[in-house]
Amino acid sequence: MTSLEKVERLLNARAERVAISPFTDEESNFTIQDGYGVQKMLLERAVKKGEILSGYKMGLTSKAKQKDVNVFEPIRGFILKSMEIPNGGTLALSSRIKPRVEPEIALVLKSKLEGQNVTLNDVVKALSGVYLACEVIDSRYKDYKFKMPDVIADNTSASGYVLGSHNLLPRVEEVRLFGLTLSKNGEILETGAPAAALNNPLNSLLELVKAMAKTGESLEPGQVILTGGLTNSHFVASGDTIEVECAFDKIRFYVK
Ligand code: OOG
Ligand code: MG
Repeated sequence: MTSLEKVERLLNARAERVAISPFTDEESNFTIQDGYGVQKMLLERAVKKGEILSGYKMGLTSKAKQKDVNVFEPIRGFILKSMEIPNGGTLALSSRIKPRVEPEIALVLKSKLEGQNVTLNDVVKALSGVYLACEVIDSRYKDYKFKMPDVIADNTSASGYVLGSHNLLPRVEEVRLFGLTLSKNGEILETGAPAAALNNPLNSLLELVKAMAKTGESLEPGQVILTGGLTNSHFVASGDTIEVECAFDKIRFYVK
C-alpha cells in the first residue's frame, strides 16, 4: 500500500467512524520514518483544506502511557486549530470513533525554538504560557492496537484538546510537582503530577525541538505544545462531564 493510500484509509476511518487494522499487520517493513511520512501528508492535506496548524504534541512521554499502549519511546504529532475545545465546551462524539481523555500540560511559545543545541533555559525563555490541559485522543485503529509506525502515521491519535483558563507561567519552576486529578461525573479516575512526563513537561518540549531539528523544522511563536499524557487515558460516553484539576486551575467539558 502506498503512503497516499494509507492517508486515504486514515481519513476514511475518521469520516466513516470505522476503525481500521494497523498497517504493520500486513507490512512488517513499514518503518517509523514511513509513519512520519504519512503524518506529514495528513498535515499537508489538512492545510490544503484550510485547516490551521496550532502546534504540536508529544506522546508517550510517561510510563503510564507507554505501558498502556505498549510503545516505549516518545512520538510526536501535530495539532490543528479546529481540534481545540474551549474550557467549559463540549466534546462531540459524532465526529469521533472511540475517544479517550488524558490530563497534560500545554506550553505556549512567544518566540521561535530551533536547533539541536537548544537548552532547558532557552525553552523557558521562549514560553508565553503554561496551561493545564486535557487531550482527547481517538485512535483510527481498532481497540487502540498499533505499533509505533502505525500510531505515528495516525498523527499519534490526535483528535482534540482543551486548555485551562489560567496561565501558570509564573509558577513554571514548580509545575512538575503540581498534583492533578482527572475525573468523570465527579468521580476521580486518576491522580498524577506533571513530572510523569520525562521528569518535567519542559523536557518534552526540549525533545520535540531536537527531533524537529533533524528534519530542519522549527517551532514558531504562538504555537501550542501538548507535552504528553500524565496518566492512563479514559474512554468517555455521551452525557459525561470530564474535569481536570490542579490547585490553580480547573478544566471542565461535556461529552455529547
Ligand atoms: C497514542 C497517543 C499518545 C500521549 O499523550 O501519550 C499521547 C495513544 O495513546 O493512542 O497522546
Ligand atoms: Mg496525549
